[in-house]
Amino acid sequence: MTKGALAILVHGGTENWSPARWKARFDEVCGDRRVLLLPASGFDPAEVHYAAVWKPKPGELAGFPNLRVIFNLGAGVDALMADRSLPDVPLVRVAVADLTDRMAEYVVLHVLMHHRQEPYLRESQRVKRWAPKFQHAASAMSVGIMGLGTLGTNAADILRRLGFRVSGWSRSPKRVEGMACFHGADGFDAFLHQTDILVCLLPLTADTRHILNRDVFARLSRSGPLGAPVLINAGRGGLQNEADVLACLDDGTLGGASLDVFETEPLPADSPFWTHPNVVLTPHNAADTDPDEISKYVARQIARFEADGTLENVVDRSRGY
Ligand code: NDP
Ligand code: OXD
Repeated sequence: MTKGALAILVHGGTENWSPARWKARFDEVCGDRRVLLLPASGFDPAEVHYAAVWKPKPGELAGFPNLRVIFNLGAGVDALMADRSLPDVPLVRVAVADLTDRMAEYVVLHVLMHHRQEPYLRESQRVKRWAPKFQHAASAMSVGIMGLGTLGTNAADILRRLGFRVSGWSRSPKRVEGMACFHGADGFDAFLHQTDILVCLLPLTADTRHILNRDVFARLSRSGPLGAPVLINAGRGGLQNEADVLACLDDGTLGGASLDVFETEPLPADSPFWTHPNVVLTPHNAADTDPDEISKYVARQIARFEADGTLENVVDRSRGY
């Protein structure tokens, strides 16, 4: 029997992420399954059983009448959830060590950058100013992680091993050894009050849109070693109210920010974030998806699905993540 085809629909991504690279990788791991790089001609949409996608255009996936599973080629599914015509089949997200480790690198790098006062030290070097500030121990710094899922839990564990005081906030209750866990609306205030560096690794959903706003920043601790709290957002740009972030950086409610994600990407050239002295900016590359790893992950999942009908890391559409 002919195997159902896998269709690849990829828009955007880094230069390491060309559609042709995905096609070559999927061809390698899919054996005799037909792999279609869309847009293409000369195929019947009915032969497509699986779709591997990144930001497909709304409505694109509705064109496959026999689709069985959609594989999102990243961890965040907010772009897909916005497609009202998304076929009602399981939607699988990425949760693999390769991406999780990359995000831990980003989080550790940026927590350390602020903790070790790197922006001040780099500026000192630029102006030849020999004026060290006291460097507190990691144990003096409280890092609060919003989102204790695949990425947040791993980053928390590594930060804890570096000596930081780490806490986390999630939707449902959690128990993680060695860290204070808060959850839901009831736990939010207590979580914020004891947080010096706020790391956001939440998914973008109806509940979390613009959750990073002035009201939240004003509730963060102001008694930490840096004198003012710091925001690190590697979740999604839609999580932050950007006018509030800028105003709070300007009036000192926030002492600094590391931002990897923005409401509009690529970030427009006239955005004040580019030149803000207290912002460390990266172009949505905190944790890239590696085609080598992810194509294997998708092929493994398809093989298992065809053997016993099971899938891992299926998105709960009612929650939006
Ligand atoms: P998970 O689904 O594993 O974890 C999500 C976490 O957020 C869970 O702990 C969940 O709580 C919590 N959460 C969701 N909604 C709420 C809410 N309303 N209130 C409180 N907590 C909430 O996701 P991942 O860790 O894999 O990824 C997180 C996000 O990181 C992705 O959705 C994506 O947007 C972003 N990302 C960014 C990348 C980048 O390069 N910048 C790369 C990869 C991902 P609970 O545990 O109770 O369900
Ligand atoms: C992802 C991302 O969700 O790259 O994986 O942002």
